[in-house]
Amino acid sequence: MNRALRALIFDVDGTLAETEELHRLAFNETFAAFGLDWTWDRACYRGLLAVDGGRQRLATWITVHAAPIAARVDHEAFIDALHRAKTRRYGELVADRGLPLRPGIARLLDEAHAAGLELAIATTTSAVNVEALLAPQFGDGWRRRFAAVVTGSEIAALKPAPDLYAEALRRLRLEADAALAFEDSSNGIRSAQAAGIGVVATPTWYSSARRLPDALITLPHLGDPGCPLPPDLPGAPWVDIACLRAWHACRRIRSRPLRETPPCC
Ligand code: XBP
Ligand code: MG
Repeated sequence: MNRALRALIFDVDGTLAETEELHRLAFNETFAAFGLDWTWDRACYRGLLAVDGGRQRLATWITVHAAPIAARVDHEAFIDALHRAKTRRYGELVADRGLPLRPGIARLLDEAHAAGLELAIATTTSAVNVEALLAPQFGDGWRRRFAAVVTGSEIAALKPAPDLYAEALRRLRLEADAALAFEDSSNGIRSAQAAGIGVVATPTWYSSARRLPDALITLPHLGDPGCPLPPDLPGAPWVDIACLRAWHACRRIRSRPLRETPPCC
């Protein structure tokens, strides 16, 4: 018997917003600023997302494609410097261009709050990147919406390890079966499931290069009045708290085939 649903835990990159294109641009502009002739096109970056965490992704790529850099004695410090510069550039790009939340996210956060559910974040990316995304959406008080915000630098192992979700549960003082997770990627779904949490999956083009593990439910997005889910999908026209409570209670797996293109609303 499941506990009642008490909390929703959200991934950030790909789940709250489709951030990966700006992460990719920030990497490429940083490479150019450092005088490096490296370019990650969309297809390449989609494949590289198999490695969670921007710094780890960069280090993995350098090992394979930039042997002279990997051989430098100071290569760890060099990768740190590159990644710090990339984080700065990403923040500037988000501020300059704006990054909309995915359909249904703002609505569901409000509905969850009104229903007395706790909200949390479990993300690989840094606190500064979460701030860059959420402060323009919700104002400087965005942090008060969330009972816990756990970021990659605070735990031992990134997704797909369970650490980020386990730490979120610890801070919420909840057992895994009192929460639902929202994820877009294979590593993210595996991470939440490894912590024992049921997952609502909303993949994007960037996060669906690999077959995703079966989640509790997989949808193209959460739906909204301005961007409803197709009528044949569970939760249509948009996922609300009643849907989430029902899916959480029955824990049934209702997988959908992956979409090859991002939802267009
Ligand atoms: C997605 C990621 C992130 C971003 C880059 O993680 O791996 O690393 O691509 O951000 P999640 P950083 O599964 O938590 O959505 O460069 O700040 O790591
Ligand atoms: Mg993600």
